[in-house]
Amino acid sequence: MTKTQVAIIGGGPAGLLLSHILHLHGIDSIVLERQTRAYVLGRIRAGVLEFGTVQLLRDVGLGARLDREGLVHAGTLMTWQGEGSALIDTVKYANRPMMAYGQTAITEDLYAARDRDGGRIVHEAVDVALHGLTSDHPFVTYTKDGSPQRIDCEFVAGCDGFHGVSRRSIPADVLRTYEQVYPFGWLGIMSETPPMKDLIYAHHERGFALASQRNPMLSRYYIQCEIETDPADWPDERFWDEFKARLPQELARTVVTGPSIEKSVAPLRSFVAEPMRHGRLFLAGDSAHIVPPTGAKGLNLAVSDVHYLARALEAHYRGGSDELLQSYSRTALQRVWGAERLSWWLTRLLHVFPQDSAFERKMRLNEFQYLQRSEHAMGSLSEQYAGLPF
Ligand code: RFL
Ligand code: PHB
Repeated sequence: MTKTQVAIIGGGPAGLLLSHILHLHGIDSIVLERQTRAYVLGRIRAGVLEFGTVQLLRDVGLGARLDREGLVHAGTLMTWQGEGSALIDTVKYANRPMMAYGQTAITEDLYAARDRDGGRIVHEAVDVALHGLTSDHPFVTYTKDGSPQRIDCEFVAGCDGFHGVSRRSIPADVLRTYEQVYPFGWLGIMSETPPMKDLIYAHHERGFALASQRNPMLSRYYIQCEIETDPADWPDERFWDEFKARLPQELARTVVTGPSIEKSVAPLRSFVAEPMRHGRLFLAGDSAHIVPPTGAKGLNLAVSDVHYLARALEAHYRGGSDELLQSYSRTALQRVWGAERLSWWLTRLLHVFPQDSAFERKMRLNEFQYLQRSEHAMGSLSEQYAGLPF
């Protein structure tokens, strides 16, 4: 039998960051991760960080590589077929730049910090189950290398993503869920080519396209695709042709193409589970909520959840009050719903919805033109895109 103060389920960015911050406050934790470390590090996902996320990572000692390698930019350029462009300018309207820095790099930085500080992370922990969550003595069981294990703890942090076990451990009559699934996905590629100058969200009758960046020789591109798309049907040539066809010509000409090093399809979903707490279980990150990637908010929300949760646990262990633990779910959800609304709204604005009527297409175009013309409209979008304060 092993003991710890906080058992953390899931070793993605949320779980690793929580264990790192708890360690800075002298609070012990164990991370249980279902996959191998190589698998976790091989997952290519988020790339755009809010200023608040960057600040937090710096504050907890994870800023060195990020400040060396991260690409700072003033926002994201939106282009619209035949209608020109509009810049979501987070510096002008919110005084906060964005940073392109891959989730893979953040995860590497977190592993390096946990290794250095002697953090306990169990990989390939299978059949994780949570027990006694509404008692004062919760515990977690799992199997490692075929043998059953048990960890006794004081709190459980559910950081195990959308398909994890933590949210499912909350009784159905306690949990409320809200969900919207979109009728398309994103086909993404990574290529070792210099990125385009700007981050670009492109609307076109052929579908949405996105140009993003990781470092001066690594770019990330996405195109809206049908949900059943098989990446094998998309040789690089076909991808580049389709991607460029969705951009204004003068920008398409600047795309530097090359062989892809990764290609995959992601579904788009909005999802929120309430409350984010049940007894001594606290959910954080994708285990509690999913946003479609159009606003680049998922990882940023995982970081803000962890910030609120770490702060609440720190107050508890310092012998202070449990007020922050009591209000955790409410505080985190306030920010979550804001990001849900932005991500849903941007997804609706920029994609082609197969069922839309001609009227709805006109409304979408007019919405874009309004953003081009109105400082108020663009100011509102930019403030939300930059990320509301923690
Ligand atoms: P993760 O990263 O899914 O990690 C959960 C971990 O839990 C493990 N696990 C279990 N462990 C033990 N027992 C079980 N039963 C378990 N079940 C699962 C998993 O193996 C995994 O290691 O969740 P976390 O930590 O909450 O982090 C969330 C982010 O990964 C996610 O929100 C972002 O990647 C979303 N996202 C983006 N977010 C941004 O902020 N900016 C972006 O630019 C951005 N771009 C994206 C994205 C997500 C994408 N995809 C593929 C969904 C772009 C894409 C294409
Ligand atoms: C990415 O770089 O992977 C990325 C950028 C912006 C988004 C989503 C993903 O909205």
